[in-house]
Amino acid sequence: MKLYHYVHCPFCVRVRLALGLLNIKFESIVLPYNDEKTPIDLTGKKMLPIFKWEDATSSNESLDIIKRLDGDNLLKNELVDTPLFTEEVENLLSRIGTQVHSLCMPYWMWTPEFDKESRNYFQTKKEVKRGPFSKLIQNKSEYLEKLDLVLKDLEKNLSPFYKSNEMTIVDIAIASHLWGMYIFPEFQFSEKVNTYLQTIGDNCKFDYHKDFWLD
Ligand SMILES: N[C@@H](CCC(=O)N[C@@H](CS)C(=O)NCC(=O)O)C(=O)O
Repeated sequence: MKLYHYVHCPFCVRVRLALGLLNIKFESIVLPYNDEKTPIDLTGKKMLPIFKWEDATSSNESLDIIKRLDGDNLLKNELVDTPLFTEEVENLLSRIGTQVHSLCMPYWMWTPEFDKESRNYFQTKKEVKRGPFSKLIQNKSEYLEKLDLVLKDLEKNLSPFYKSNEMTIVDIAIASHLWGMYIFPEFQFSEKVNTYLQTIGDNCKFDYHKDFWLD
């Protein structure tokens, strides 16, 4: 089985976390961000993660992939169809995503998953939606303040997992959206949020940049 992913992509991180938790062996393929052909050939769309199953079919929705991988439903995947996820968690993810993407994109593009061509492709594509990366860096205090408010809301609901004493698909989704902040210069999560993320990372045997920095 093969996972096609981008290291920085939170939806791809979801699947990597689940694969680690479930001890499932897979081939990891980090695609260059400017490779349009591979994902389009596999699923008709340039969107990752893509999971290629043993029967050679492919899926490209992170939550569907995890549900199918998690046959014993350790992550309580039914939660994704409840208002807890569709309203509350999706709202939290959207607030996290807006800030984390604006803060991290200018830094992600200098991590080893990018080369010159893929970096230029990424910056050009992302600047259409978010404006120049130089402006994002100038405005970082605003994004950090907003992120702080979201993290305070998150913290209130950790017991120690999100409104639960067991780790579920909700925690995989939240941790994946926040993980990229570990590379943001001088940023520190509060002790509680850091412990939350690291516990999830440990449970899932997760190594963010394993594909490049450890081998
Ligand atoms: N609903 C999809 C969303 C996946 C997604 O948005 N992936 C982004 C990367 S974070 C992507 O591949 N976008 C195409 C691109 O950036 O060119 C999922 O949950 O898997």
